[in-house]
Amino acid sequence: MAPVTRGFGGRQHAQQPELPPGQYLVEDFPVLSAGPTPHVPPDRWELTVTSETGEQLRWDWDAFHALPQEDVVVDLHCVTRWSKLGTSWRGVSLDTLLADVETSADHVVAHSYGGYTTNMPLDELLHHKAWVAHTYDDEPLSPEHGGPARLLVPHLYLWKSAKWLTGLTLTPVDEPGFWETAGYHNEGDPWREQRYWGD
Ligand SMILES: Nc1nc2c(c(=O)[nH]1)N[C@H]1C(S)=C(S)[C@@H](COP(=O)(O)O)O[C@H]1N2
Ligand SMILES: [Mo]
Repeated sequence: MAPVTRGFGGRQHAQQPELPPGQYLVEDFPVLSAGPTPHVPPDRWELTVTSETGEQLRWDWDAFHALPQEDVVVDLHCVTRWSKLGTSWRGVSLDTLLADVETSADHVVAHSYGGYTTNMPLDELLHHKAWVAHTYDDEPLSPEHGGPARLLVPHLYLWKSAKWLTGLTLTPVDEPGFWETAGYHNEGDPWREQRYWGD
């Protein structure tokens, strides 16, 4: 009798080394938004980085595209337990965006069109771990997935990847964002399964 192969093609992928604990694989790309989808025309889009002293860098769509662009392939892990492996993006590294920022602040709050916020240590955005992405799978990023541009911080749960990004604020004191004040974990590392406050 042939041995039974378990977990192949099903949802039990606990053995798969690329999946953090408690996650299952999806092939589609679910949309998770806490409110309505803002529609921001690229010619009205802007991105600002504001330091703790109020000093501000600002890019419009053309200036943002004039920055060095990077293609990245990354795995996404949502706190609602789906993971999508090998997603392709194009955007600007946070190392590039923050290169000329003078700061002694250790924390960042990302601000989105529509009011969503999320926080993280500045160090989590540096060292080629985070991007502001405008292209997904060789197509302009769709509004429901955060277009014109979203933050992409794939090593943290996906709620940290703010869609419709418009601002990054550097702060000396950590300021929990939308989901972090609603009970999600402040750090959100999928490999340590930091889903909820107290995990
Ligand atoms: N501005 C904004 N960004 C957001 C959200 C949101 O509601 N608003 N949802 C977050 C959550 S909880 C998740 S899981 C991901 C979902 O991204 P997706 O819709 O592209 O899958 O976006 C994150 N970024
Ligand atoms: Mo989420």
